[in-house]
Amino acid sequence: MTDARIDRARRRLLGRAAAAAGAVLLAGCDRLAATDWFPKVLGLGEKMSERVTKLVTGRRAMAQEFGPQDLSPTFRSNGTSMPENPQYQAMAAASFADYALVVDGLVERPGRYSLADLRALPSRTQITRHDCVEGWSAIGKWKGARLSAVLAAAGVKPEARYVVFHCADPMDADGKSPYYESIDLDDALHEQTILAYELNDHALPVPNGAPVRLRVERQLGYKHAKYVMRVELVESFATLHGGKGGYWEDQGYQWYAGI
Ligand SMILES: Nc1nc2c(c(=O)[nH]1)N[C@H]1C(S)=C(S)[C@@H](COP(=O)(O)O)O[C@H]1N2
Ligand SMILES: [Mo]
Repeated sequence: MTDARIDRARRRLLGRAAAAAGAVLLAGCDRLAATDWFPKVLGLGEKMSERVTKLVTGRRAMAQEFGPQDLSPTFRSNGTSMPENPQYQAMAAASFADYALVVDGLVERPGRYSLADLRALPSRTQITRHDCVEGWSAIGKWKGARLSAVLAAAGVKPEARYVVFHCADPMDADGKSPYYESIDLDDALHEQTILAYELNDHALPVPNGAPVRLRVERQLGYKHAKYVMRVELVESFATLHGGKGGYWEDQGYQWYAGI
């Protein structure tokens, strides 16, 4: 991705946050001018896009959902389309019969969940629009286990603050730097946050992250980790990989990519 594209995407996001903040301003200019966050809205920076989004829309706000008539004819693949990982490829060759999602870190009951286990958990189906910072969008129908159900089964310890998704695809030649992502518990427990195992009524295809990928619908494409092998609850992601909470974040993308 080029810097210019990232900048364009970022400006779009900030524009939306500013427009939303503008709507609030119309509702109560004087009162808001007196509050302490108001001056920061005028100097919108990366941090503010998170704070403004949450202030204006609230943690429960839903991403837009669509109807079957809106589905994109095909849902393209971006980034990795087949992890260069022999263990992953062996699992894929066996139709993921041996797949087990590891859930560990700051949980009461660390465990492993087969695809059947995940399918037995409360699920959600949703038709949503995926927005990639590289300048494309697609509408797809996703079905998956609610992440809130996975976390309830595992029992989140009070000190846990983030959910980290460790993926099967190495992003460098020596295989040491896998794709990874993280979200906070607000997003993890959100109604539309699922570990998807189906796209458009079929088992999730390999190019789209088989057997399980994250859908975190209020955020941009790169947050939607594909090929999820392990879900780890942490207090801080500072000690993981580059310390910024995600593969692209470690290259300078913003951690909170909310829209
Ligand atoms: N593991 C992994 N997850 C990933 C990526 C990747 O390369 N590897 N690419 C990200 C980006 S930038 C986007 S836009 C979406 C693409 O999802 P898709 O391949 O289903 O279109 O996955 C995201 N999750
Ligand atoms: Mo993307």
